[in-house]
Amino acid sequence: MRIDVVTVFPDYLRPLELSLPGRAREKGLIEVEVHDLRTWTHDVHRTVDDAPYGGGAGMVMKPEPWGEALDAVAPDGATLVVPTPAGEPFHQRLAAELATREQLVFACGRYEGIDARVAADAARRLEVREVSLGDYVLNGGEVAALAVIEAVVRLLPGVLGNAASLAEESHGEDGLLEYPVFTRPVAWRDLAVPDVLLSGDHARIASWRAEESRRRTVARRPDLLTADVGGWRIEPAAPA
Ligand code: 6GU
Repeated sequence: MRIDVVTVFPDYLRPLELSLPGRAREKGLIEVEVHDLRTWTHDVHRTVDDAPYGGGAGMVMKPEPWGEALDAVAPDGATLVVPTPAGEPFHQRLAAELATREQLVFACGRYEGIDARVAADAARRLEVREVSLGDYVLNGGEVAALAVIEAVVRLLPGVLGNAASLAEESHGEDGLLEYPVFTRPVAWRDLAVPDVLLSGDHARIASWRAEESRRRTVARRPDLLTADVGGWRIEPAAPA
């Protein structure tokens, strides 16, 4: 997979050199390039923003640098990901879908967003996905792009050491939150590891974990029990 990120703050993407994406790069599983949007400005001030038509607070990113940038870095058929709080919710199913793409290009906006014609123009030759991480506001798309890239890259074959860990985690195949986990020592401060986990009875352990997953999901994310996530969940929700 090839990943390009266009931003006015290339340094914000430095974490891509570390940890999981960094190791995937070293293994040759992904190719990543970060581009400074100002490369595609032509005035001495390297202007990327302007006042919004119709008035209102803040500044809007101008279409021309973005158009030139995307012409330069996104070949026809690539997938353009635009992080924005006005996007479709990003979730594990979308991460899995993006993990099938050959090339992802991230357009990280700042200020009050990017002139809407940029996405409209790009959609004529690219798959465009405007995505939101959740119902809160970040200053720009960079942190969201990092999150999306990490969620996608860890799904690529050969990136994770242990593929089995993908199956059981929160938001995995059953659409429930993960059960609580424990390791040694068996007693720590005044807290013990649940006996069932020491029993060696794999069937009992599996049903305890399933029950804990459901209990957690009911308490923290009841929306997941009824959510239509487009077939991501395999079994229908049982009543709590
Ligand atoms: Cl994807 N971008 C920005 N700027 N803010 C957000 C977000 C994205 N998701 C939640 N808040």
